[in-house]
Amino acid sequence: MVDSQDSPNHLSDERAAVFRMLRRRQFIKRAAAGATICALGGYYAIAGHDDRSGQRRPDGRLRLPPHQRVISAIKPMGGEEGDPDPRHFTLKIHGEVDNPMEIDFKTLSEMPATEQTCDVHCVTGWTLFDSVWTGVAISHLAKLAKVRSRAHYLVFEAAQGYTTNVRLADALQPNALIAYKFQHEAIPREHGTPVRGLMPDFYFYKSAKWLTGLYFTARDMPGYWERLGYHNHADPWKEERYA
Ligand SMILES: Nc1nc2c(c(=O)[nH]1)N[C@H]1C(S)=C(S)[C@@H](COP(=O)(O)O)O[C@H]1N2
Ligand SMILES: [Mo]
Repeated sequence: MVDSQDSPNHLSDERAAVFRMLRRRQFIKRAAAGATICALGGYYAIAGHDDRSGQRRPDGRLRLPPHQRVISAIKPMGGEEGDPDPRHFTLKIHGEVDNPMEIDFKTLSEMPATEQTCDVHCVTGWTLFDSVWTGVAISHLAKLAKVRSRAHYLVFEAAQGYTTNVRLADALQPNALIAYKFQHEAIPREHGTPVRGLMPDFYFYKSAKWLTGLYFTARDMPGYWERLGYHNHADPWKEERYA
């Protein structure tokens, strides 16, 4: 299952980015010890001068999570692509549900949609503010599929065996979507067309591209990157990057 994900390019690109991040962190630590960057105020210095960085979210947390820097356009981070044709798309909803379902693209796009502007945060250190996503709330699909009370986790299943796991309570938040549009257009191929998961309040590896299934489960099942050492929960404000 993991093998097809293990192509040298995919792993080396992602790992290279992680190493760059770690080197940057080391540099900042050293610089801070030398009191050069200190004066500029902690991570604001690396965040650049985006005015939104210091804003507060409705929940009181700073808009820019610690040690993230703002970029101006989403970056393709790789992965093994799935079939981009919406006519071939089905979303399988299974596991701890009383009403298992297979939903095609047309059905999904006719469901009540959420359009939201939100921020996304990559574990390698970039944050994109104010990206616009359209999709169906996972909570809506969970209701349709009659998720059982014993389900406590959700595994997003994607092309070529990619998986990522989240707590059900996190997946039922109103901003957790099954998304089919990015910036008002079909999601670009490298960003997961036709459909991807979107968990905006968690590092972006929780947002599975080229989505194929939602698997509800009583027991947690660490996903692809989680098994390779990325943090199981991935809260950017707690800097849950690596386990
Ligand atoms: N199917 C699939 N989804 C995936 C991945 C992947 O390799 N395969 N990579 C994850 C990681 S590590 C990140 S950082 C984000 C990157 O999304 P982007 O390429 O749209 O920026 O997608 C996540 N979703
Ligand atoms: Mo990533």
